Amino acid sequence: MTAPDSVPDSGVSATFPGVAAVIPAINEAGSIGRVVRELRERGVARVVVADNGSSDGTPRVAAEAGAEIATELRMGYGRACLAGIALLEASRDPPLVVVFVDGDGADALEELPRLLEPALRDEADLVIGRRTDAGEVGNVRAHARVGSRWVLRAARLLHGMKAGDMGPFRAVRWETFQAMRMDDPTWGWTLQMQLRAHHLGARIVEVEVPRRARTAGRSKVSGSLGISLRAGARMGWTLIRERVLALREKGLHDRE
Ligand SMILES: Nc1nc2c(ncn2[C@@H]2O[C@H](COP(=O)(O)OP(=O)(O)OP(=O)(O)O)[C@@H](O)[C@H]2O)c(=O)[nH]1
Ligand SMILES: [Mg+2]
Repeated sequence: MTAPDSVPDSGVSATFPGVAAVIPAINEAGSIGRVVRELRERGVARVVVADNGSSDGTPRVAAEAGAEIATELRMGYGRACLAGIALLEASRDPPLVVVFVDGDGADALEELPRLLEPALRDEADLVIGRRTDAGEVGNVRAHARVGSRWVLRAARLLHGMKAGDMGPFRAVRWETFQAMRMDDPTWGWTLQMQLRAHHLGARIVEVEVPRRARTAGRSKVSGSLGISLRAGARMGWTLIRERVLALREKGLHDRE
């Protein structure tokens, strides 16, 4: 990991001084520079790219664009996100709000202010970018969408959680993030965050964002049916594990 206080000076004055972005990325050299620059230009104070051992120069491109780099050599989306968070935790001045953004350029960053505002105004603890098909471009895979619909249906049945999407583009207040004690190492990450927020009684808001395809490079998940099935299995495990943990928590609470 780089020194926590080595924030690169991009010469941009921050419009969102209390906001930090965390971008999990592996081999996204074709898109990461633009994603980082756009976040910096839109006024995000700190941009952390959590690199999972890219071999294509992703961390170098990201650092040149103004990102701080967190390195996590064990593979996994959740592990990378946690490495990015650890870098923020190590600094003297943690952010008020963290926004998670994918490194492939698929997230609609023009919607960033709408995503951040409810959290910054303290009207929401977790703001999820719910992807709508209105803005769909390119090859967003049907199996990924069908799979996520099933997972959301199961989340409603098992947890009573109503959610329209599990999109990666989301903003969370720092104190809520800390209370969630996130630990999913891989693809259960986004679902775990929503379930934990739900069970904590956090204020969850959804904001519509256009669904887009990646702008460069190769898909790491939904482009492969095999990996998508593994991601789906991980989400199934997350649904069950979080149910058990929530029941255990309730049992402890009731005994007090
Ligand atoms: N750090 C880390 N990042 C990952 C890993 N797998 C994927 N990513 C990143 O997570 C984000 C989402 O992966 P994508 O390949 O875009 O997955 P997807 O959105 O389902 O698939 P696309 O249709 O290609 O967009 C990207 O920024 C990837 O670089 C991983 O194991 N570790
Ligand atoms: Mg993607």
